Amino acid sequence: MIWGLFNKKPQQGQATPEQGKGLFEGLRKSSGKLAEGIASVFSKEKLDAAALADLEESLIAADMGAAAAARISAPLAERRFNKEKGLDEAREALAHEIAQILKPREGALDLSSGPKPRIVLVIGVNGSGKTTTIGKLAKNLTDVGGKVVIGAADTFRAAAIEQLKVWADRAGAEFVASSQGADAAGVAYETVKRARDENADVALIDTAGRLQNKSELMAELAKIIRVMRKVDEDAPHETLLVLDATVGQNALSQVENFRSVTEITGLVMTKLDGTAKGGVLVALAQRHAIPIHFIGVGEAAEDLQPFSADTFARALVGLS
Ligand SMILES: Nc1nc2c(ncn2[C@@H]2O[C@H](COP(=O)(O)OP(=O)(O)O)[C@@H](O)[C@H]2O)c(=O)[nH]1
Ligand SMILES: [Mg+2]
Repeated sequence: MIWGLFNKKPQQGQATPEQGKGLFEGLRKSSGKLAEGIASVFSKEKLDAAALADLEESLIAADMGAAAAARISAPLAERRFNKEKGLDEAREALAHEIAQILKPREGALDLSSGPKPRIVLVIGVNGSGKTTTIGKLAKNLTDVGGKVVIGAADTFRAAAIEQLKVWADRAGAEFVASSQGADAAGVAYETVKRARDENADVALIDTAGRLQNKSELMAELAKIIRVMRKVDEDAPHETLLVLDATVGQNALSQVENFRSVTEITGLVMTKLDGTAKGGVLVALAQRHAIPIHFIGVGEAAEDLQPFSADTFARALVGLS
């Protein structure tokens, strides 16, 4: 279990998130939509060409993308399905094929090995869920005994700093911030320095996603990284890109954009509970060879779950 990072038991009443528990509920909108699409397809014993085409269409409508849809449906052409329990069988088969695509992207975020503090830079467009994800991560880490410093390097809005402070207090994490409009790189520098001075396990650094254009964003992130490296030449150890599932295929181009700006070590996909487009995670896995560390299925700390290919694939097709 990833939250076992610092080898302490979670305190009573703060159960570790059980993988797959909230996920089935969280993916209801997506699995419901997919179920509608596949019900008619699997009413036959064997999938003919027309049924296969329908299946691919349903998968594409669920935002999985054409490449993944073809990869998932092709092996099913060889299969025979029992008329009576065809749908359940089909769900199992679909989950299996989807999991094949997701498996290579599975990879726990390891913050417990390597030199301390582990420095985690969190990037993504405005509204994608960066601040919330940092808050959830901090809470889960402090619950298992991790010492966490949070840096509010999104200095655009006072409310954004305040929002992060609320999470830091809730988590019992140290909080480094400056005033609205202050230099973001300065805050990042202070955060890394504080984390090192205080022997913290992890530093989590929030950033702004609302920069005007790509060159501005590139310059800002480059400056943040350059300045952090004055304290720790290996910083950041992790750069997490946060993606909002409700934007669908747009999430794929966000990966491309940010990838051209800075190295990304892992992905977090949020708001999977708020969309029928949960299949976009499959498209993402098919397209980009970047580990998916976490998924968000709600606004509470326990709604940030380590990503598991099998569990996600099953929940997506409506299997618990
Ligand atoms: N339903 C749901 N809402 C989320 C999730 N993650 C973030 N949010 C909400 O999305 C909104 C934007 O999140 P925020 O962290 O402020 O985005 P930021 O601009 O990238 O920092 C907030 O209202 C969050 O509560 C999630 O997994 N599920
Ligand atoms: Mg924010």
